[in-house]
Amino acid sequence: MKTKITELLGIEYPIIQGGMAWVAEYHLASAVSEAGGLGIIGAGGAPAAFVREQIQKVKEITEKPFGVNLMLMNPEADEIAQIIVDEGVKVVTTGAGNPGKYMAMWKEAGIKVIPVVASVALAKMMERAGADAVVAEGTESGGHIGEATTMTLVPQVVDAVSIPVIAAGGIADGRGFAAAMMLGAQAVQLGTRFVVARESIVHENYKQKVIAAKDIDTAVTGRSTGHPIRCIRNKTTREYLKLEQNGATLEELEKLTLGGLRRAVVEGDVTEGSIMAGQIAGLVKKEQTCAEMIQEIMAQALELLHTT
Ligand code: TUI
Repeated sequence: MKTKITELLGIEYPIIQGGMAWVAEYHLASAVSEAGGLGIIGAGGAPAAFVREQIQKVKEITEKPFGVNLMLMNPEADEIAQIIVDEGVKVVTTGAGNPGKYMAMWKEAGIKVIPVVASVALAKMMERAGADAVVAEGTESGGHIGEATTMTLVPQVVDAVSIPVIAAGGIADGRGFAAAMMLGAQAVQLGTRFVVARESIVHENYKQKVIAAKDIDTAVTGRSTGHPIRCIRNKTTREYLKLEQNGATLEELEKLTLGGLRRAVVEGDVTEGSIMAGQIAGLVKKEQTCAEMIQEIMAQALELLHTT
C-alpha cells in the first residue's frame, strides 16, 4: 500500500511502531522494520550510551529503515539528539515536548523529523520549523497523553497542515487503520498492540495484563501535575490518584511513575509498577509476531477500504 508516508520513509506498509519507553528496544524495532513497517527505538528516560547501543544493534539485524524516538524530558536529550545524527539514523520522532531546538541539526543531517503532537497549535509550529510529517496522538494512547481524542484531533491537524499526518491513539486493528485513513491520515502509529508482540521483551506479566484488560480498565494519573499518564489500573494508579488528591509534590508523584514503568516492564511487577497502555488494550487479545500483526491489520484494512 502506497501513501505519502510509505514514500517518505521507504517502507512497505504505513504502520509505525510507537517509541515506547523501556518497551521499544532493538528486538521489537528490528522485527517491525523487517515486517515492512517502521520500527522505532524508544529512548524514554534511558542514558545516551544505551540508546547508541540499541541503534547499533538494529543496524546489525536489518537493512530496512527504522527510527529513534527522543522523549524530550530525558535528562540526556541533547546528547541523544547528537547520537541520532552521528549514527546515521534516517527517521526521528519526538514526544512529551517541543523538539524545536534540535530541528536545524536534524534537517541539516537529512533526517526525516516527525514530532508527536497532541494539539493543532504544536502541529502548525512543527510544520513551520521544518517537520516532514507529524504524529497526531489522541488521548486514547498509553503513557504521556494530551486532551483531544484521536477522532477529533486527526482531522483538525490534517486541515491545519500540509505535511502528512500519522494517526495514533486507540488504533490496533484494520478497522482503526481504515478509520484513520478516512480522517485523512497517511499512516498509523501503534503502541499497545506491539507491547504483546512475540518479539517484545516486555515481561510476561505485563503482556497478560494488556491481554486481560477490558475497555474501561485504564486510568489517567497526573492530570493535576500537567503530566497526565495513562496506565492499566492497579494498586499504583489507585495510590497515585489518592496522593494527587491530597496534594503530593511533583517529585513524589513522578518517582512513582518513571521507576514504576521499569518495574512493570523488566521485573514484571504489575502490582507496584506502572502498566502504561492505551484504551484499545481491550481489543488486544493475543500474542503474535510483528509480521502476523501487520499482515492481519493490512488485510482487514484493505478489504474495508475496497482497494487492493
Ligand atoms: O511522549 C509520549 N508518550 C510517552 S513519553 C513516556 S515516558 C514518561 N514517563 C513518565 C513521565 C513522563 C514521560 C511515556 N509515554 N507521547 C507523545 C506525546 N507528546 N503525547 C503528548 C505529547 C506532548 C504534550 C505536550 C507534546 C508536546 C507538548 O507540549 C509541547 C510544548 O510546547 O511544550
